[in-house]
Amino acid sequence: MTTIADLNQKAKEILTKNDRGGYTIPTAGLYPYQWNWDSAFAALGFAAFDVKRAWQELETLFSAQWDDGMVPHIVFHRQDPGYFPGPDVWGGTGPVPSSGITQPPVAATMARFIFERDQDGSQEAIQALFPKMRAWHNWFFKWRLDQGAACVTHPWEAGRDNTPEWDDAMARIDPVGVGEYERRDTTHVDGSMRPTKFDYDRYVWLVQMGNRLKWNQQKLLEENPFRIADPTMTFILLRAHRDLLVLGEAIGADIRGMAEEIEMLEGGAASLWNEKIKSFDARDTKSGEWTNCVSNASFLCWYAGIDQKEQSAQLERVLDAVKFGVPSHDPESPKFDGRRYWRGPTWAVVNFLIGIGLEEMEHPLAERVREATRQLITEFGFAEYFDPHDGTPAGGQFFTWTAAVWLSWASPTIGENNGIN
Ligand code: 2M8
Repeated sequence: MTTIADLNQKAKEILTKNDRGGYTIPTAGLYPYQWNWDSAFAALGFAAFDVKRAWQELETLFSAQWDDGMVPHIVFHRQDPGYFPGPDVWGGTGPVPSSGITQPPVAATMARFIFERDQDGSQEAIQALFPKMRAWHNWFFKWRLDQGAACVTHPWEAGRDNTPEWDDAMARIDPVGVGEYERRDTTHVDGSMRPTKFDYDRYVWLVQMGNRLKWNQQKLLEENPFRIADPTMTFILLRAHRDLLVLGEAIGADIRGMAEEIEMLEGGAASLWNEKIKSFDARDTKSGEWTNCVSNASFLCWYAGIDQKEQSAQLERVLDAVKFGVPSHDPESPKFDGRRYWRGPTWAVVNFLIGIGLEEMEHPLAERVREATRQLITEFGFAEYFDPHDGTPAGGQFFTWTAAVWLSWASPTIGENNGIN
């Protein structure tokens, strides 16, 4: 029988095996590069047994920061033919080959958690990272806000690639001239668990457009048909900016303007409330329409310090509808698909964010979310995601962020350093 001690050890091994020297890949084969938010979670996982290595992960990520402050969603440190689209298709213009879009800015929040574990050993790292993280957040303020809510300009930016929230905006895109390309994801994982060709044509078309425009944000603002004010980005940025302010205060940095920026983001978060479906929702800034979806991102409000009674009722409803919540899409919606990526499966990593938000606000559903995550990993391992009805592990295996979530939150022994120091 697998014990908790075995799982703690296994999680540590996954991080160590996915370590490529200064950065960690999400899983071998399927994702052979450094991904932005995966790396921030990896850093927190490393902090359970090696704080220095944790800081190195974030330092490597920020070494790819662009001049305008953007931190790319994939950093291509070393070429790997196993992934498409690679560096040539992207044509990123930063200091290290990279993609041209970003991902949810969880870094400042993970940095604060790591800092709290070891304040003395973390001073230098925070001194170096603070201005870089602030520049990244400022980039969002300059280019990505709509009524104070943060927008995504590519489905991959939210990290929830094929969520039904993007369906209408994707259907409006005619991917003319996208040409022939060879997907690699479906050589690693069964196609039924991945986005469809319809989606991929549009993902690639949007990348080609960005490359053609040399990722010039002003031009993209004018030409890109995909721009959605998104709860993932908005709640995560709001939380991150609050945490960055705390870090700035701790090291005596210049924090002028940050309180006002937080207020602006709070307004943005409030603007994502869809009264018709009584849930936080994504808003398509091109059509002006709500997407009318309850997703796991809707439940990130507590993570951003926002309590909402009607959102609690939604959470209870979706948790009751499945065995292992939180499903990435409403299980009562006709678009729910329990195995297809971000259209239904449960993701330990999003549960972690939802869960800590609920715990901090002493929400009665907090323990249910942590318990479901713990049970999933204990019974089914460190998969990329899980079928919320029966727990079937799906996507990639030996997954970095699932291991990191175990080590820093889901393991029952976290208070005792998991016995793996
Ligand atoms: C998934 O996204 C990548 C593109 O960025 C892909 O499917 O190729 C998403 O789950 C994303 O959130 C995640 O960061 C990435 C690596 O785990 O994989």
